[in-house]
Amino acid sequence: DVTAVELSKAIVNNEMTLAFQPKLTVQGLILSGVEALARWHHPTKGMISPGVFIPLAERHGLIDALTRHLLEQAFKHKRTWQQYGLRFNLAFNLSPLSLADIDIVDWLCAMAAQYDVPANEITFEITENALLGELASAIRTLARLRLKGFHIAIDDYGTGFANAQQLSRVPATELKIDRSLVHRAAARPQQQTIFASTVELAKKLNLSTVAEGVETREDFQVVVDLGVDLVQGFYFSKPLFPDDLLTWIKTGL
Ligand code: G
Ligand code: G
Ligand code: MN
Ligand code: NA
Repeated sequence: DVTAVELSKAIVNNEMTLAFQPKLTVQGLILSGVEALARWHHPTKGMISPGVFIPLAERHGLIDALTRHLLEQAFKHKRTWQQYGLRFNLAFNLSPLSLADIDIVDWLCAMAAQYDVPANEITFEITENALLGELASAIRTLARLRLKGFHIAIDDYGTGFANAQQLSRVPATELKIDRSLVHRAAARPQQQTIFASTVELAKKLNLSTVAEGVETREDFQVVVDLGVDLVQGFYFSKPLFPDDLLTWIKTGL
């Protein structure tokens, strides 16, 4: 197990890095963007999952510091890719607590300017359930981000309890359909109606759609049939460290 003290040391000691998973267009399988995923290489305990250390950071008041540390790394990578002539979107997962960090919008604008990254090439992913608790204040922060040009994605959609009314109030640009819906639709044709109505709802709300967790040909076929815009998953690529991402881009699928 890891402690909050180890986590705060990890930030200072640069033990935190980012991996990036490609997001591709369904039509033509063109690289549309990458999702940044935090990785912690503990000096003695090995790799610690963000599923462990993000909640730890949230519980111990470390999430704002950790988020800013990781975001700055993400902006640096984005600038490097731009210098190589590579333009694609960068998505970053935001904890619901970050939406209550009152300086976050100004800080993000300052970072985008410092690293010469256009706001409209950045997407913030927020899980569906994060939008249920403090809906009004979370929506205010998201609306401010959107006004600055950043994109907003609703993540893991289908695992939470947001209804269409709540969804329509979120100033989002993208809906990420959870892998459980993708897998269920691929396994049982009857389950495709849930997936299809989710895609239809997204279209009515003017949201682009992403199918997450596409692992097999069968998963991908369902996604193609149902008219999803973007795909992400192990079938195309796992999350990659920056050097491997560049190799993946150069070699193609
Ligand atoms: O990469 P992996 O599947 O292990 O991620 C597990 C979970 O941790 C996912 O829900 C993912 O969204 C979340 N996560 C990964 N990186 C970050 C991050 O930088 N910030 C936040 N808030 N969550 C992250
Ligand atoms: O909650 P969020 O969607 O941000 O989490 C992303 C996580 O999903 C990452 O940790 C990533 O490793 C994982 N992931 C990415 N592609 C696949 C996939 O095809 N199958 C499964 N099971 N997990 C995936
Ligand atoms: Mn995500
Ligand atoms: Na997700």
